[in-house]
Amino acid sequence: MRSTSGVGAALGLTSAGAGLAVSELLSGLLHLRLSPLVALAEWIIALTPGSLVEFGIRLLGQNDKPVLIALTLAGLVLVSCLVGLMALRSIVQAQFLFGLMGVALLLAVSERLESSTSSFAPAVAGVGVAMATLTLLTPRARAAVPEPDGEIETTPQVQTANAEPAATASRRQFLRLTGGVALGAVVVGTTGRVFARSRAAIETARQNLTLAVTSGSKPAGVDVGLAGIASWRTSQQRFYRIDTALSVPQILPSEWRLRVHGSVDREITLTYQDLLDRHLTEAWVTLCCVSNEVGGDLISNAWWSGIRIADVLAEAGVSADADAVLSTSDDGWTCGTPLGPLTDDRNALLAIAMNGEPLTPEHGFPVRMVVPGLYGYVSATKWVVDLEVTRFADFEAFWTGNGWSEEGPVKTQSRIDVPMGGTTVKTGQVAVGGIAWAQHTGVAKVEVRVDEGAWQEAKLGSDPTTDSWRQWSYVWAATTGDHQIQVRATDASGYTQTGDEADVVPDGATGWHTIDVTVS
Ligand SMILES: Nc1nc2c(c(=O)[nH]1)N[C@H]1C(S)=C(S)[C@@H](COP(=O)(O)O)O[C@H]1N2
Ligand SMILES: [Mo]
Repeated sequence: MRSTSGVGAALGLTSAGAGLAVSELLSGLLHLRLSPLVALAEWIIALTPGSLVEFGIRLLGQNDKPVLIALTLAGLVLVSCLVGLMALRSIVQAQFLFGLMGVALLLAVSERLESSTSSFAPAVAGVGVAMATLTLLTPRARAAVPEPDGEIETTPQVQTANAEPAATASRRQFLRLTGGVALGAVVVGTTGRVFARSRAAIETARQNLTLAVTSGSKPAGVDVGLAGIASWRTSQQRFYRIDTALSVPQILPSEWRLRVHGSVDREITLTYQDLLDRHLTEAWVTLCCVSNEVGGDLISNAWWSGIRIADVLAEAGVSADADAVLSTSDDGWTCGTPLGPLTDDRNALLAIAMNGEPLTPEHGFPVRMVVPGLYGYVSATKWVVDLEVTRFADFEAFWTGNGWSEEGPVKTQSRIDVPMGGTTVKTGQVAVGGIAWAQHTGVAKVEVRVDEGAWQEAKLGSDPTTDSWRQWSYVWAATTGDHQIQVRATDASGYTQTGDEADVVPDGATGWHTIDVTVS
């Protein structure tokens, strides 16, 4: 019996260990802020009532996080032993338990990390490797376990004097195998930690920055007070993320340089400190991706702090024949921005902070561009290191060489957030609401219509700036049955959103966001 549980535990622990090692390695290689294990630990903290967390911190002081990670690991060890024991009887049940662990890890990652496919890769690969190892090792583990009911001990075996019982030999073989896998896991996992350390160095440098920025208080009246609508401010974690960087660039502020050159009177190179020494400008700006479908969520709003690109360009002295700035990221990504929006009176920024904190690595730390009114692919270069003043005729940027339009002004759009399409609502007064945007032009009016009836004007949140989205709400007297709701915005230039549907390629989607709901 004792050896059976031993074999089971070894089986489960080795399989989980192999998975954990691979997930740590991938997290390190991808420079993720957290490995799935640490994300799980952080998620557990987030789910724990605040008073209990405070109590824990008081009790453990600065060690609260290592202790929590150790506890999470202990939990993992327990579950893994259980999985191993289960596998001796039923591999399907055991794999199911590993699958459940995988779901918990994925949930933790989605709660704690900024969303992108690479954030999920370590958890997916880890669980995959754990399951594969379990599948591979289980037959050998079963062979290593003595037959139940002491059959081996009581049944006389026909064997030569110095031959071992079959189970003992298999056990030795199994132990060698699990030992080998475990050793491999330690090597792989340790390698992952080494890579993760460079990420930790960036994080330390980031935390040690004290920037003279504010976190931007929410302007009066921007909320229409309807639950379920995109909140005025998007947190760093919820902020949509789009980039081609497989691994987030790791740049220490002390090593960052921005070269400004091309058709300029004098080339300049700026350090991070140079930015801190300059006049900071802060503003609410809504970023939007050109790939945002009608009704999509590739749009977010934050309070940005940075220095005005117009001032930097003025310092360099832009030649009269230039019409564009080609910006390059540390990861090699490029983008072409028309000179106009970079030099007029809008707050086109070299941003260093988002919502009062240094940029997160995922959103461009240490410095990125933010240009109100333009889609991200033509303006929002993250990890920016180079600005070349040039002409559109003389270059192709990353996306514009791929069938996307050279200029990318954000199209006036609106979205219904509540009720959610496809849901059932109660007959009577139904609150309908969402957001509308027309960056740097301003939203003047939002209208709603039901079942293609007359357009009805919605109530709007205040507009402290034209560069941010605006919330809207509308009270609908809903009658029983299936209904269609549509929204359209009119911007301050007098343009009303077209109902003609266009794809996101080449310069942004058009059409009215339309949802179906059932009223009963
Ligand atoms: N270096 C780099 N910067 C980039 C991109 C990229 O792929 N690489 N994508 C751009 C696109 S298409 C958009 S929509 C915005 C998104 O910024 P966010 O991830 O902070 O939301 O970043 C822009 N900046
Ligand atoms: Mo984008």
